[in-house]
Amino acid sequence: MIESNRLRIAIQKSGRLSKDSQKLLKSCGVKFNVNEQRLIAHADNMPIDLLRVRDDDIPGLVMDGVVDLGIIGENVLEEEQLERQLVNKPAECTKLRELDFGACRLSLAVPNEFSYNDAQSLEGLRIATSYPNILRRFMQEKGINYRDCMLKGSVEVAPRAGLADGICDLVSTGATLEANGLYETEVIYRSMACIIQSTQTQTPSKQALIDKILSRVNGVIRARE
Ligand code: PRT
Ligand code: ZN
Repeated sequence: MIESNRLRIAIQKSGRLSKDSQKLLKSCGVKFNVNEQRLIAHADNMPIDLLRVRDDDIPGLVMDGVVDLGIIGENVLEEEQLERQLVNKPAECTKLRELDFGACRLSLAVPNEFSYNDAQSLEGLRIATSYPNILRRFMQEKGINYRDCMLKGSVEVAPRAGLADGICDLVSTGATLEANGLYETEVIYRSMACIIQSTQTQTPSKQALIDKILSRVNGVIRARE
């Protein structure tokens, strides 16, 4: 991507974080209109471009210095960092702050009929997840061997479909687990949305704009508490 004097901020295009991310930036005084068909939205009143992408792409865009800032779930950030460390890709970025939306937890869950004592109950079993690296770290810390079942979606139906014995998936209310005859046994990671910055050199004017945005984010969140 060509270098730009405008600050680039990556946000989720459509999904659970997109409305709150846009609302936060608007509350910080960034004026923009989103055209659903367009990848980029230019701010009218500040040198800022918003990149609207899949949430999974946001940490990498920040770590590679393609964009300056990103708004992303800590769960996705953590998973991407662990993945990149494995394959020796740049995995650094600065977490500027946690935000006040996107709360969820990454949890282990098993079918209602499964008798679970502790994580050791999963020894040798197959676990479906979209978060293989966070799961591996947890299981290694506990010294438990398990088998992978990598699914990008429909994780909660894997046990019923006979693909896995248990799952490791995001939970907020727990309604999805319940609807699929599963119960939560262990929280392995707690997550909120957060704002991250690239570690690659910023121009002083971009850094000044980042500082201004961050101070406004702090004010907006304080006022909402
Ligand atoms: O298309 P794109 O790749 O951008 O989006 P996505 O489908 O990968 O992500 P999306 O929009 O579903 O979620 C974006 C982020 O929102 C996640 O990475 C989390 O940081 C955060 N978040 C907060 C959640 C949830 N709560 C959540 N409940 N993400 C997903 N869920 C799902 C969960 O996977 C499960 O299927 O909701 C279901 C469980 O919800 P409950 O309320 O029934 O427990
Ligand atoms: Zn995604």
